[in-house]
Amino acid sequence: MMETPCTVVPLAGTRDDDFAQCLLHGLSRPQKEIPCKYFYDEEGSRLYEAICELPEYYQTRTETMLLARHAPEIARRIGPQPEIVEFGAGALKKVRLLLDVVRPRGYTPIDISGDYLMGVTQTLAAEYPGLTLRPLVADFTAALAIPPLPGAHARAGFFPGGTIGNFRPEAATGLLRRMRASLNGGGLLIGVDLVKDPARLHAAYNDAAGVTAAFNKNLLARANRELGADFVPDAFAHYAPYNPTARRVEMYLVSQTRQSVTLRGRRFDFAAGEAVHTEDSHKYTPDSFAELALNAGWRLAAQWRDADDLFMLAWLEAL
Ligand code: AVJ
Repeated sequence: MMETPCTVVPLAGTRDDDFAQCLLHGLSRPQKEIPCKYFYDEEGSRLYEAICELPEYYQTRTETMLLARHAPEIARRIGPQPEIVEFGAGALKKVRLLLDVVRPRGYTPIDISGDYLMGVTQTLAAEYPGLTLRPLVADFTAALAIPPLPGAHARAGFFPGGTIGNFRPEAATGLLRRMRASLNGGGLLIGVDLVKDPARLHAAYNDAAGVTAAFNKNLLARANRELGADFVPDAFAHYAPYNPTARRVEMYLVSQTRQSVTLRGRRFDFAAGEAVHTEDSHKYTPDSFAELALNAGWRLAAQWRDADDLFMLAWLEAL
């Protein structure tokens, strides 16, 4: 049953958090915040795709190039007849670069959005008729007990996109530890954005066309659409500085004036210049990432970087 392509299987005990509850909670804190996982509704996902095409945003292009260039060596590391498990699979674009070369026995994309996952899996199934697909609806940050896939040898995790950067180091360690447990001894291929010239980082999160600003403000527009809030998104400014001591880009929405917003019958006041924290994007050096991985029970067994050291694909093996 679980091998039937396009049967989207919800993993027990996982449920998407409630946007309303998180927003009410986050806006009640002394330092107002909105968790970055809420960026990705339909409009936000579309805006993120547009970010990936921006001249200033090097991450997606670089990672795609690294995957294509090193797929044969990655395939050797992974071994024959594996099951690939992708955490937060999204549009299933990058995995295509692996499928032809790795030739896995099965592919298990995990995503929180069941309808979306169903659609993209169906498309993939048509392109790869021999591949066993096992889409799982789950929050990839949870401890996941993924049942074994009959016929597959090793399991390999795939966590591209630099998404690990959205987690504080302690949370990132916990996440990598849980992934290690759900991969049953298999390795993890992970994309990591690297520490670099602050000006380059700044440009990547403050693009000239204003797409990242629109992506940030979409959180407020989404609250209006889904929850009937009355934010005026343009009454907030996109602000995304690189913090070089914490080695992360910090993203904020800064209230341009003194204003108040009503959400589910509750009023929230914003002082002029008050900031809502919306995202952190942590950057690593190969060494600082190896240390993070080590704390989570992983050995950095191989790494591939571009000539400018913008981005790293890392292959982790369980200790
Ligand atoms: C999807 C988390 C990798 O941190 O670069 C892009 C999200 N935020 N521009 C990143 C993002 C602003 C992105 N990740």
